[in-house]
Amino acid sequence: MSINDILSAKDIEAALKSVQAVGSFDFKTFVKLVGLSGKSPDVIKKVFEFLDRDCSGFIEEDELALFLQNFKSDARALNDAETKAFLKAGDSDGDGKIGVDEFQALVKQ
Ligand SMILES: [Ca+2]
Repeated sequence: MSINDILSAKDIEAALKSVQAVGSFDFKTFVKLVGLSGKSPDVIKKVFEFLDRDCSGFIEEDELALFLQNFKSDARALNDAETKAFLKAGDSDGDGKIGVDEFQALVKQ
């Protein structure tokens, strides 16, 4: 199973296109375009598991930087400022990583 079984290829393409320019990444816009914001908590949890590459139960900063590559392997990495902003938006308990509950809240924001 891959993220392509959950989200439509057309939506993924549109979402990735919107963040092509370095510095243009905005999580809220991206999840709307990619069709994730309307999904059920179960589906969002599955996507979280793809993002948590080392299966630690959290999305750490290095995994956040590679966020776009979960949708397409040749997508760009996020730059430092984008990664930090992403972490800041999602990390509500301030532990420096994003847990599944924080991710659910961030997607639904
Ligand atoms: Ca992890």
